[in-house]
Amino acid sequence: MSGTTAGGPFAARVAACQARIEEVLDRTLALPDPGTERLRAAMRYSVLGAGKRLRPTLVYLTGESLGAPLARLDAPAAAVELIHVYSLVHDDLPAMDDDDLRRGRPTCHKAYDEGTAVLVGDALQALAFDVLANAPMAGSSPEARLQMIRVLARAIGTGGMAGGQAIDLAAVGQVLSVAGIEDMHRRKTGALIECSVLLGALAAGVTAGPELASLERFGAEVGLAFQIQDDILDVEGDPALLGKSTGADAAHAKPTYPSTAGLAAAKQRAAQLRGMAVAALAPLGERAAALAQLADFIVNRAS
Ligand code: GRG
Repeated sequence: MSGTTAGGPFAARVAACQARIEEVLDRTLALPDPGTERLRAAMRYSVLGAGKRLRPTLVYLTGESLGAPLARLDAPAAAVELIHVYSLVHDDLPAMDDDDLRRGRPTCHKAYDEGTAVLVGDALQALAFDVLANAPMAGSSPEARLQMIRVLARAIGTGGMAGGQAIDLAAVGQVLSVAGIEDMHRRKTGALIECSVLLGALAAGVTAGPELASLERFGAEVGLAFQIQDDILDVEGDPALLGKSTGADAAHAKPTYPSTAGLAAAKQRAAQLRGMAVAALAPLGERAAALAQLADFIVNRAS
């Protein structure tokens, strides 16, 4: 996430989260299972060495702000990134967005094959729940762990990511209202981002109460803002910075926030959501300063 942070303590903290999750994912993907070499190589290819790691960073920054040691946050941070990559690999398939480039390199089905890419997504999803259920999380109660599994399952099912993707597929060539776009975005992309914040809080032992509600609100608002900014970047972003081609939404006749409400309104809404997200953090005071900075990154990012 170096694009918008010119240095300083926040940039260093984010860089530390990125380096940490890379190691955790590398270890997590060292799966000894003879006979599945091609699948395991494709999983490593898809997950390692690229990506902003926004969702794990949200887990780490949220958990740390509530006093959780980093080691306790590794499992939920890995779980959300594994789910995220599964969604990217499946989304890139010919049956969905049919993309050739992801994170600056050939998509999984181009580098391997379509069948392997389907299995990569399936196996990454299973691995995410395996990690949440079984990886070390010293200091976290069994109840909190179960709550994390529930929250992740809810975020990626029909009410969340998969449902949002279904709405996205059905919306091709259609006109949606702004409320319809926001509902699709909140499910497709926002739900996993909100979930990342919640997992950080749950790992820190904040399993109910006003602080959890504040963080849930923060996660929901930055999650929608993230997808609106993604729509904006698809119109006016730099493919070299994004690591993928732009104009895909228009080429696929997908309704987006800018195509529905206009580019200026999209930018205004993203800025408004950032403000609402930061306001939601007020009860946490200074502890949430890094999360507020992350909200700034989300609406100002160029990649
Ligand atoms: C296949 C069930 C299923 C769901 C797919 C989230 C999603 C639904 C697809 C991803 C496709 C996509 C491009 C969505 C737009 C927002 C988004 C998730 C962008 C990519 O996330 P970044 O920018 O990517 O965090 P990096 O590479 O930095 O991790």
